Amino acid sequence: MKLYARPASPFVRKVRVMAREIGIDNQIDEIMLKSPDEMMSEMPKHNPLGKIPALILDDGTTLYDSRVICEYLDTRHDGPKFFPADSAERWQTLLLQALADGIGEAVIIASMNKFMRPDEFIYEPAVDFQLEKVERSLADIENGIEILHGALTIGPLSVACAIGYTNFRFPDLGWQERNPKLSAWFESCCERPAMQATHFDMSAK
Ligand SMILES: N[C@@H](CCC(=O)N[C@@H](CS)C(=O)NCC(=O)O)C(=O)O
Repeated sequence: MKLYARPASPFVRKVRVMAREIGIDNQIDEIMLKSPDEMMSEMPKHNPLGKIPALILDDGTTLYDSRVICEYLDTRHDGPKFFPADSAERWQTLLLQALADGIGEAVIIASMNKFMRPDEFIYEPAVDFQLEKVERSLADIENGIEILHGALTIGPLSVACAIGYTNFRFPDLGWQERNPKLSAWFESCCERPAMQATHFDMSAK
């Protein structure tokens, strides 16, 4: 299989971490696109939305969207499932994935508005509008912190990747002081070998 990727993407990281957690990363050839320009020229060939991640299966089928790819990967191993079968636990972890992916999306929009425009086109209220979503979502997870404990499933994995990306784009938000239980959980999650192996070096941004 081939995975089209860029190292900073929280959605790509979900796939890369999960592949390592379930022990099938050696079946995936990661194609790291070197620049936004390369992404813009390459990705529409695989995904009409032009987005990473996209996974090309050995029979040539293309899957895109981290949610679809991760659920596919979960069918490729016999260990504990990241997408539990129909149960309260399934809906809980899918909902947490949706919340975490929403954090990633809000951070992407905020950083595009703040860092990728000429100064005269930066509209701070639009940035704040997105960062408020991030703050509310992190506080919501802090308030229900138990959901992160137990086996790593797709929800907690998505939270870890979304927070890693938040820290990369907005290192001075200070969410850790306001959400100490979540901060402690994130620190311990980052010790997992799969998180370490996919940590994006800030100096390379
Ligand atoms: N819902 C998608 C989101 C993917 C996404 O937003 N990817 C970003 C990178 S982090 C992207 O490719 N952006 C390029 C673009 O929007 O043209 C997923 O989970 O895979």
